[in-house]
Amino acid sequence: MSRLDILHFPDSRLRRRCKPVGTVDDKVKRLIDDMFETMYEAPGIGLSAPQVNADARVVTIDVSKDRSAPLCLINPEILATDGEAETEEGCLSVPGVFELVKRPERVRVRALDRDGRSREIEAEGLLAVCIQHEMDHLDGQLFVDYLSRLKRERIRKKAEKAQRHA
Ligand code: GNR
Ligand code: NI
Repeated sequence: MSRLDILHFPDSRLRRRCKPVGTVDDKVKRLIDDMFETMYEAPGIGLSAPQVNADARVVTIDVSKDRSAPLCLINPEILATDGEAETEEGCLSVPGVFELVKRPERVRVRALDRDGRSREIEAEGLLAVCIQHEMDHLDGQLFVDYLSRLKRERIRKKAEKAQRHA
């Protein structure tokens, strides 16, 4: 397994719509394993393939405190949503920024697992937030897109400055 580099906002590669996975072959499984290692090391509660510059609809998640509940979603689809809740979100691709985002409170999702089997998951709370945040990444959407343009521009300028000095 290897740790992968994480792309940072406003990198245009975070804005692509990722391709569906055809078959969950060894190459996809290696990507998943590397994403888990990268996510746990970061540390983060979720990671999407585009954040590690991979063009594939793959996400890894673990919202458990003891990091004992790895969840991998391939080609995830939202089947239903319910309610509304506001949560403070952060993103490994936008380090140091935490802002409130309003999203559906519960989601029902269908996805392939690491064995290529179709599964349905019902989620609420932080898991529901994380699933939606990661699925947004697969369509090139970032949590800062839910903020005002003024806030997003401030974040972009700060990020560009930090990257110039890095
Ligand atoms: O580690 C992460 N924490 C987090 C907190 C609140 C809402 C969403 C997240 S996801 C984030 C990791 C990440 O950037 N995934 O794309
Ligand atoms: Ni993110």
